[in-house]
Amino acid sequence: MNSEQPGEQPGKPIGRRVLLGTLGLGALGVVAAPTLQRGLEAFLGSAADKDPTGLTGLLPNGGGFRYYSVTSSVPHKDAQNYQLKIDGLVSRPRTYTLADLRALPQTRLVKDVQCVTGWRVPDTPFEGVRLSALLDAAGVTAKAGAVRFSCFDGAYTESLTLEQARRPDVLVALRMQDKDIGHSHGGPVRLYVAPMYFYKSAKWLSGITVTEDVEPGYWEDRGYDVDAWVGKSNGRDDEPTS
Ligand SMILES: Nc1nc2c(c(=O)[nH]1)N[C@H]1C(S)=C(S)[C@@H](COP(=O)(O)O)O[C@H]1N2
Ligand SMILES: [Mo]
Repeated sequence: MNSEQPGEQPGKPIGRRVLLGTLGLGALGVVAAPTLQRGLEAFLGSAADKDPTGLTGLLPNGGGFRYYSVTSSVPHKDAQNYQLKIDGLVSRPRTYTLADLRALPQTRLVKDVQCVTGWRVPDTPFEGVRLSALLDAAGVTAKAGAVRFSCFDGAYTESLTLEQARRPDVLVALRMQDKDIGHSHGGPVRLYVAPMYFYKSAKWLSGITVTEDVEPGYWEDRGYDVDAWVGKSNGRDDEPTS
């Protein structure tokens, strides 16, 4: 089930193969050898950023990451219009701007990133606000047992148990690779769940809803494990990341 491609059924969000097609690179995307594929994905990442200099896209700076989205396009958000809403089973629901999040204490972690499809990127810095701090500020009520995450791509969701969400290595990340997170990596704000497969690290984060029970996320509805510990789930034996 480790495809991360929902296929081309009508009514389903598009998969990566279709995304490549929409960019006019379909054939290349499908047949490219792994090394070429890496270059292509670095290019796609920077193309999605619409880099105005047109220069960085030519540099081999993709850093090993693949660009993933389950939708064909995602609105761009920045300090002017980004909002993160925390609601559900909390006594103090709140909407944060990017400036609000930047004003809170920041935590920087440097760990490997592991995708469930097999690729791994070593020693990647992530920096942001501990999710536990936002939950404490919101005042989680007694009935609460889990957290659901939503995204402004309008399709992707994720979830954690409250215990997992309160781990110190789970961040609402504003920076990745020591830069503000660009659009293609889920900026301006993505979730970062260090000990779990990278599908937990929801890009374009827009909502944190405290719930009673875990509601399986986008890929979990399509077969991935809900408890996504690196090396102890999804039938894989990767080295743990955190
Ligand atoms: N909103 C959203 N978040 C997402 C995904 C996605 O398709 N949409 N893909 C997930 C998967 S499977 C991976 S491996 C990583 C990829 O992050 P990257 O595009 O920054 O490399 O994002 C995760 N978060
Ligand atoms: Mo992934």
